[in-house]
Amino acid sequence: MKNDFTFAIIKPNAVKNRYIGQILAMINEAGFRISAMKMVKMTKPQAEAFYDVHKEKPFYNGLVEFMISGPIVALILKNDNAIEEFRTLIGNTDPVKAEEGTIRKIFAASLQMNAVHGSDSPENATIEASFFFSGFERFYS
Ligand code: 3AN
Repeated sequence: MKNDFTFAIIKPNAVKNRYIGQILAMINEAGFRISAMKMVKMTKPQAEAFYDVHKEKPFYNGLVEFMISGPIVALILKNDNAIEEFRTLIGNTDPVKAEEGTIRKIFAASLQMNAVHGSDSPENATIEASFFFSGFERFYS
């Protein structure tokens, strides 16, 4: 499957701290095109459904509460090899382990409040993008 897009979220801590502009600038400078973008506040059932794959994990409830604590920015991002490129740009899940210059190293507050989400596979990118956007809301597709 050709992987030319990924799905991303700017998480509540980054929105609250007014980092949206700086994070979008880093995304554009890294060569991504914004194919879809919206700011929303997820409901609890939506966040639970979005993170369903993690429902058995000890951090699940805290993660859901955090993700509904404020608005988020949902994005579909286009680029060659988008998933891998974006995960390189954001860095390790844990900001302590994230490489210098990555989005998480710069903007994450903690492992939970790690500023951004990026899909980990083409299958999940498709599922996650469809969760937030209809076909009519996507450009450069
Ligand atoms: P990633 O977003 O890097 O793919 P996942 O999919 O393993 O990481 O985890 C999803 C989200 O769950 C992370 N972005 C982070 O906010 C949170 N998370 C993951 N592991 C932990 C943990 N050990 N403690 C608290 N939150 C965690």
